[in-house]
Amino acid sequence: MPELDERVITAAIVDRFFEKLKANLSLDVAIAGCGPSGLVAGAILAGAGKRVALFERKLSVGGGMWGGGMLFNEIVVQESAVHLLERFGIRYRPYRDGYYTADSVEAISSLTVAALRAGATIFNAVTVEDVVMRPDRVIGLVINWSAVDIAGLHVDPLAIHARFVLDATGHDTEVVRVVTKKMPGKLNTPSGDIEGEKSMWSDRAETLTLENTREVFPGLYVAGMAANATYGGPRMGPIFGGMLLSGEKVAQELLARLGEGCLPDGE
Ligand code: 48F
Repeated sequence: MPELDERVITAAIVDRFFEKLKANLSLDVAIAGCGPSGLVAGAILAGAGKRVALFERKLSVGGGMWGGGMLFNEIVVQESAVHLLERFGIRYRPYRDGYYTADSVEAISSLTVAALRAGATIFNAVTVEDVVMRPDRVIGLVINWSAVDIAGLHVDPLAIHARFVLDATGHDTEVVRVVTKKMPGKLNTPSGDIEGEKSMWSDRAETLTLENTREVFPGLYVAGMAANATYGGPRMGPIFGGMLLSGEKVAQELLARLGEGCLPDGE
């Protein structure tokens, strides 16, 4: 091989990145946030052959899972979600009746690899700052480099289209928040607005996370902690079964919806 040429290295990165970006301008599902719920949803949807991309504000994916509880890097998962640990090859150990533990670093790494290998694309260091709207629904995401956001630069964003958008941005429920501020119409929550997350109640929160995983505005679904924040559920702390199950549920619902006709054009 001839001497390494810096220009070829640069061209390779630029060409490959733009291939990736252009291949993701028209999606079946655009996912904001790469925490556990978003990654599970992305892995299942992509595994079913859907065009999926995830947009993550931070340089590293994984959201709140890396740190386990209070930086002790273990997570707890209840019986009902153990099938998802198995599905994604995450090793786990029984602790007491119905409680299981897993290494948080292995858990999030495995979910990330699963989503990517299933065919989802992850854009990290990209912030979702707005949605693309039409009179009756959300039809895409408006994105910008997180570095632009952090530096406070006045730079216009770019946009992608999607048949459905999933807000998996966690406690801050950022996509729903922008919709309440900038789109006509109301959420299908009791108040029509974001109800706001409540204090910790692990058992109730885990059940409600699943119930609250649904379409909150035409074209826009919520999953994970964003679902509880939107519908007013409590937080659950470092038990992660609800997050995994929420990702599974939203993927199943979206697969059913994507099978219906009359959706916005994905091209
Ligand atoms: O917070 P996060 O892990 O969301 P999740 O999937 O899981 C919640 C748990 O980690 C934990 C919990 C349950 O045990 O209470 O908190 O609901 O991941 C959300 C991801 O979204 C990113 C954020 O950096 C994080 O990685 N994010 C937030 N806002 C934006 C965003 C945004 N505007 N654009 C892109 N990414």
